[in-house]
Amino acid sequence: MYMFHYLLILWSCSLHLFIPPLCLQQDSCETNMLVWTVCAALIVCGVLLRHPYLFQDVQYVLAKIKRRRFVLKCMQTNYSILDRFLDLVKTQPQKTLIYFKDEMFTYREADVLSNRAARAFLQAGCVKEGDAVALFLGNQPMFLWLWLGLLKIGCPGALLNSNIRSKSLLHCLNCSGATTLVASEELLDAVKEVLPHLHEQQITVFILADRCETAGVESFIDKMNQASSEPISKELRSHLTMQSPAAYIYTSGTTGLPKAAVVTYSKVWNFSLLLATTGVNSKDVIYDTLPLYHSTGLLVFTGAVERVCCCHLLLCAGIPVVLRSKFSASQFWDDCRKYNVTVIQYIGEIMRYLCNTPQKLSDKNHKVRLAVGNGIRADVWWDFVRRFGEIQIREFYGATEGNFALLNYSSKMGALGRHTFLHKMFFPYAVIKYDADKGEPLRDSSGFCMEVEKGEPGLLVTEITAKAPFTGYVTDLNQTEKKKLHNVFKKGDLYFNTGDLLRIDEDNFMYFHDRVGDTFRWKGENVATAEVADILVLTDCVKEANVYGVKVPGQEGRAGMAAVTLMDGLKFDSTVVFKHVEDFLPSYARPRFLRIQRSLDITGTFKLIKTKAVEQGFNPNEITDPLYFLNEKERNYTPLTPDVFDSIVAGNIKI
Ligand SMILES: *[C@@H]1O[C@H](CO)[C@@H](O)[C@H](O)[C@H]1NC(C)=O
Ligand SMILES: *[C@@H]1O[C@H](CO)[C@@H](O)[C@H](O)[C@H]1NC(C)=O
Ligand SMILES: *[C@@H]1O[C@H](CO)[C@@H](O)[C@H](O)[C@H]1NC(C)=O
Ligand SMILES: *[C@@H]1O[C@H](CO)[C@@H](O)[C@H](O)[C@H]1NC(C)=O
Ligand SMILES: *[C@@H]1O[C@H](CO)[C@@H](O)[C@H](O)[C@H]1NC(C)=O
Ligand SMILES: CC(=O)N[C@H]1CO[C@H](CO)[C@@H](O)[C@@H]1O
Repeated sequence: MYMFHYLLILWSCSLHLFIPPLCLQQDSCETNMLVWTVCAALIVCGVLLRHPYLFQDVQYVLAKIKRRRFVLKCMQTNYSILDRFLDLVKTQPQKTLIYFKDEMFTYREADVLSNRAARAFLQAGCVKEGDAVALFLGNQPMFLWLWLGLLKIGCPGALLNSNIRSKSLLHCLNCSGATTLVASEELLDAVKEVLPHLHEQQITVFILADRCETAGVESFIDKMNQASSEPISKELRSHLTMQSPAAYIYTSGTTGLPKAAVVTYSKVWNFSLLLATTGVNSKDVIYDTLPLYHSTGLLVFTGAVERVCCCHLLLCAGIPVVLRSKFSASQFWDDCRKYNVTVIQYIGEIMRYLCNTPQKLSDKNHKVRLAVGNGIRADVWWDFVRRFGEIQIREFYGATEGNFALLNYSSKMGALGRHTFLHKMFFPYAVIKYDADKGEPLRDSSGFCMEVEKGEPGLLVTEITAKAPFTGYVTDLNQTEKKKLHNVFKKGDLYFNTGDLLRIDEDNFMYFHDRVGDTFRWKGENVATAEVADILVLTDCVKEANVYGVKVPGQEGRAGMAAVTLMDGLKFDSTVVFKHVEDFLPSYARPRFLRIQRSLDITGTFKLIKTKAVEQGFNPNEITDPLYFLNEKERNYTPLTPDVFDSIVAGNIKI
């Protein structure tokens, strides 16, 4: 029985080694003796041990090696995602690139529009080769035209989260080093709010409109329409290498305010190819409702991961994408039917929302065959497949700034991937013991980290090497340094701290457990606890704040909760705090629960202790401190009584 599998392995080995990888042309791939020897040895071992997953394990590692070879080829020839796009424009100009609402854009149109955008930037005279330009807009095709336009003139785009406002907006803009900001018309108010600061820092501000009345803000669309659509000279990007940044994508990392992670051209390839190995092919149509400013695709497991823009995928493989400005559970399947969607991208929340919609007769009437994403819970997984039919689910793991990824390639519900000797040999990583209170890895008497036992959660760390580099954050060397772990297993080694706790079961399947440190995930967004705390203490009555996430039954991720102390002699003013939180924080970051304490729990090193508070959650039967919840109807923080608690747990009050 297994013989058949081993023959398949042999066959796939030869395929992987001899067939030129994906998009590159003729190329003589030299045989890699090491891989061959390992394959042969494994096949023999497999036959002897009757290892049930060996076939998939080997196939997966080989696919990864193949991907690596492809990227290396691209790196040697400086073949970038933009070159790939331009090649596709030549070979399939009439193929659809994007469906958006009732519009459709072909490769040719995308090329023309991005040429115009590029020229508009050049003619405005504010951008020169290498300058970052901040893009502040929601999901719409213009997002891609601007980004492609920037790539054509050799500039990275800083992809701002369209939910951020005021202080966070300024911070994110500042840490990208961008001197130009382009915002959509809907976000004009958010821009106006910080306009004096923008002018102070001499930032040129464009709005995506035909004209603009606001002083100090220029219109962009008219400039684009007037610009020529002739191709942009390659000279303008001659300085680019695979190590140049293509985009800055914001992540909360594990501490503090959002940081701009550098996504280099080589990283863009690495991400795109990860998706390519999920089995998506050029006959597919992808449905994307996730924000483009996140590195989507590598979705969001209850806090695990940032996402890779689906645009990488569509550019790389020439697959049409149905783009939506916002996810809508009620429209989801109608859209899938309307556009003949075959692949959907998800995050855990999306799958849960879909399962929570009322059942319909048409539930199984669609062409979707594959769901690619991150963060689905085993129970939802089960529900989803039962209700919407035989859809393959490919769950994967990876972080925007990380140097490592996992893919569930075996049919095991809930698993992220597999822990195998082979995988570890080629892509070194470890799951190590972690002290949640101190917020750092546990070390033994000689100062080295220890791997966890099977079944026990531990911190995932991945070795930083030339092949798996960590590109760090823009203009923030301290934060970059903080993500690195030195002397993990021997003196002088260097690992990337993913900030994610994983668990490995008896059969070597890896599962996501939780996210450590100072972020949690809510409504698919990372919330940085320090940022929320900084905002809370700006109100008159709050003295100190300790922010963390708590589990709410039936919801993905964690809801924000703040334990606060009050200024001496002042009362808690629930309306003022509500107004303040509403003004300064995006909806997903607003603390849903407040707990008023006399003093905050602090460690010997003055770090706030969160573990105990997190465990107690928001249950008034267990906590004697005054508790409040964010009441959007009454626009204040309302006392959280045991009755209210029961309603929240039962799902009658929406949090
Ligand atoms: C992408 O993958 C290639 C091949 O494994 C590697 O050499 C390169 O450093 C990677 N780039 C990044 C930014 O991770
Ligand atoms: C790729 O770019 C690098 C850096 O500019 C350059 O040294 C190298 O020669 C280029 N390779 C090719 C094949 O153009
Ligand atoms: C932006 O950065 C500069 C220095 O790099 C600093 O002086 C300025 O205060 C920062 N502005 C904001 C709003 O953080
Ligand atoms: C979807 O498929 C049907 C039948 O195959 C076809 O008539 C229709 O035009 C397709 N829709 C789109 C948007 O491609
Ligand atoms: C980095 O850390 C050092 C030492 O902790 C500090 O002096 C410096 O100001 C920090 N730099 C930035 C940019 O935060
Ligand atoms: C790539 C792959 O094999 N993915 C699998 C992940 O797990 C689900 C759950 O059963 C399978 O259906 C997928 O095929």
